[in-house]
Amino acid sequence: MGLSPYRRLKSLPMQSSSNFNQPKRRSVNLKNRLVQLGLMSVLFLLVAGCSKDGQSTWEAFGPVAQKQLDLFNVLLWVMVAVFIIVEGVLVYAIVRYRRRPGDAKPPQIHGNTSLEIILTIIPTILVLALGIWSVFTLFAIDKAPEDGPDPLQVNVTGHQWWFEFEYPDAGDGKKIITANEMRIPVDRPINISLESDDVIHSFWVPKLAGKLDMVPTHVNKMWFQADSDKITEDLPVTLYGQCAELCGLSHALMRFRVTVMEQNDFDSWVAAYGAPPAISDKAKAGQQLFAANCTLCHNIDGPDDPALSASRLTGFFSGGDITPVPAPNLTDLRTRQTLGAGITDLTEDNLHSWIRNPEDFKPGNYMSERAVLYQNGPASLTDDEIDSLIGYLLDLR
Ligand code: HEC
Ligand SMILES: [Cu+2]
Repeated sequence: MGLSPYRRLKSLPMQSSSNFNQPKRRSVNLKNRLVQLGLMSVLFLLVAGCSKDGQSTWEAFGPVAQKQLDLFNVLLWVMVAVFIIVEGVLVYAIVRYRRRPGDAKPPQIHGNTSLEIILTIIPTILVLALGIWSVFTLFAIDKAPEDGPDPLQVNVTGHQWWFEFEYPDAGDGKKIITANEMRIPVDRPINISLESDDVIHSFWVPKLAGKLDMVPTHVNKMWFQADSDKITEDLPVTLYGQCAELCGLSHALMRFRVTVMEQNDFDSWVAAYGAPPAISDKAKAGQQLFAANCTLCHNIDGPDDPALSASRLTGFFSGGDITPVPAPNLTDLRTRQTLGAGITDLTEDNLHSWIRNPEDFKPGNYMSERAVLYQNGPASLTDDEIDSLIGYLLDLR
């Protein structure tokens, strides 16, 4: 902030030269300092804006986040104490023993063995203790306890720029694939396998657990659980997550949500997923439009066909002409709160604008980038056609 390193270097010889004490130079320095201080305060306020309601790491809704928070608190407050003591002694020494006019040159000593031993032992003990605590925490949160309830498996795949959630067995052997909004039953461990289809992403729901990278061709595992006795509001409760690894143009628009619900509400969602369609006449026109323009990438009738998913993936990497890409499964779009990886509420108006031109929401997204429909900017569809598409997507099930 303020001076670039280069200007800092350049200004050094000036400071040590004879014009160091010139009043003008000093006032410029003071102004720079004030500007720096101002910017720091603004930054502080911005950071403080990450309130408890949003993605706070200061509030834990489950055992994993709680253990991490405990460790963080210990590290933080021990370090704050060390800082205050060391800086306190330093400031005291500077003020108390500063050179006063007429002072003689102080006696020159070299080293103080007992002081040096003490100042080596104290930090060593501290670092060891905190290190051991950290390692124990790592082991304590490594795996879900085996004597607890049956864990639910969720495979999460990161895509530029959205999240895919696959439940290999959401209940009664039923497989579910959905996007950007994850539903989990309360008080049950969730085993999570993380992978990426393209670049490195990072999976982070601060109130449930720390972040973990999503790496192509390598599965990373973690688990978390939402505890009913830690959640004060009524269920269902929505928690916020986001991609925490710079993953390209729309990285900042890659969010997701985790909705914590009672097991029986979760079961109803599972049962309703992919139920036979009841399509109105208006939606029938939408269904045809959808088949013609959208099914290259999107699935609407239950989990994706694995062969199709594989072909989409190779399409993504082959580049060149218009190719299919992995896209959010829209089977349960109607039951979601948001659109476009958590960037806007799912309303008819927003859905209309999204289908009209996703580029307005998400620069560089692979829907407008790859679909024939958007090769000349906004979709070549009439408002009526878009409305029937919406009718199909939202009333489908
Ligand atoms: C070339 C592949 C492709 C085609 C064709 C395509 N989409 Fe998409 N669509 C995507 C991708 C990729 C995303 C995710 C964009 C993002 O969030 O970065 C997406 C996102 C969406 C979303 C938001 C989903 C969510 O979970 O928030 C909707 C709704 C949608 N598309 C509808 C349509 C409709 C309707 C059509 C046909 C008119 C269509 N798409 C055609 C690739 C495609
Ligand atoms: Cu990402």
